Amino acid sequence: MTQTVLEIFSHFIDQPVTQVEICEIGHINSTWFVTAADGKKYVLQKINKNIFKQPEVVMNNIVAVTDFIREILRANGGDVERGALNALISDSGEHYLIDEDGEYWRLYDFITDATCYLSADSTELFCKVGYAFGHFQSQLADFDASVLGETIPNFHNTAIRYQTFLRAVEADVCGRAASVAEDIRFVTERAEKCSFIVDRIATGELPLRVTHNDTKLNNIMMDNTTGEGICILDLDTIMPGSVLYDFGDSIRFGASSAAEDETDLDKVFIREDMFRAYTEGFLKGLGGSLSEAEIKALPMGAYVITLETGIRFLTDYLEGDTYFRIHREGHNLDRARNQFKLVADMEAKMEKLNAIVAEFVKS
Ligand code: GN1
Ligand code: MG
Repeated sequence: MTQTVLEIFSHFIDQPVTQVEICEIGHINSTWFVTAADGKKYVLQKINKNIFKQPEVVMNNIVAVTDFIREILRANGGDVERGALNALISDSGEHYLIDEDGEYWRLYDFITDATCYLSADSTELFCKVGYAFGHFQSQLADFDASVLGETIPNFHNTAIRYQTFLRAVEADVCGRAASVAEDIRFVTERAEKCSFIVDRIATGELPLRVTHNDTKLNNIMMDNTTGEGICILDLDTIMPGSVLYDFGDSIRFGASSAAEDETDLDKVFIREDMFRAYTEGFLKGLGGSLSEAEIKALPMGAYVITLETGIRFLTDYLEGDTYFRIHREGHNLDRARNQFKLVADMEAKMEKLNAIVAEFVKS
């Protein structure tokens, strides 16, 4: 693989390579850190074409959004170098390179002097993560959403995710459905919850904004000096959506007491202190731009996105693990059960979560 990495890299940068490291984080694309002889570090990625059927659309979105944010940074005296991802142009003249197998590759400048966290070790940190994701979204408030292509249709349409899940149960291509009957029941008992967000978007109660849609803690770089979020990563799924998607995905990952694939479910629960910290930071970052209906729906947003993620993991388990990269047998089932434990815990704590959010609604 290193040979391929070197070959691809040479189409972007005319420098010998001194180091190649594989990055194991992320369930979709393949990632390497590459250091050139002049000491500069880069992030090379092979886009997963099985999932992103139109990589050009992905890259157009990313370039449009990052150029837009760089303009804001330039105008406000922000960190233009590190404040937005910088996709480099290959010798093909595009922000990607297509190899002889038709695979799409991209190269970003590495964000220096910053850390990518896999778990939020303090409420202070998680509050800053919330601020950064909220601020990112508020920066995009004036971005023309019509230039964005849909990289994965119906990505956070939980009702459609539920229908896809039912079809996977029905088809049962791997003969796994019987062994996970209880997990399947957990989902079907919550069928009507899957429409919570889509119904409110349809009635206009929840507006469409430009959302990131994959706001995991490890999709942000935190500045080593200031401790603040410096750069938002993984812009593959930037599309119009509800603010609940971004809030929800951050909570299910970062406000969980354990890793996304922890199998000891006694260790898996929602941390109310983390939930509060993120809410505070996120709303501050959004600078008062959310409606009361949006703020009040935040806990249900976290709930629905956690349920949706569990449904997606279980669907992939039933379909033979073709979507999310797995590192062990049954990994997607472990992830699904972990998310369902969080869902059950949020059900038990919903009143408390609503009360936390209510503190932030201006009376
Ligand atoms: C995937 O690419 P990564 O690992 O940041 C997935 C997200 C899921 C997440 C679960 C394009 O994110 O939607 O929430 O795994 N991305 C895509 O950890 O499906
Ligand atoms: Mg991703």
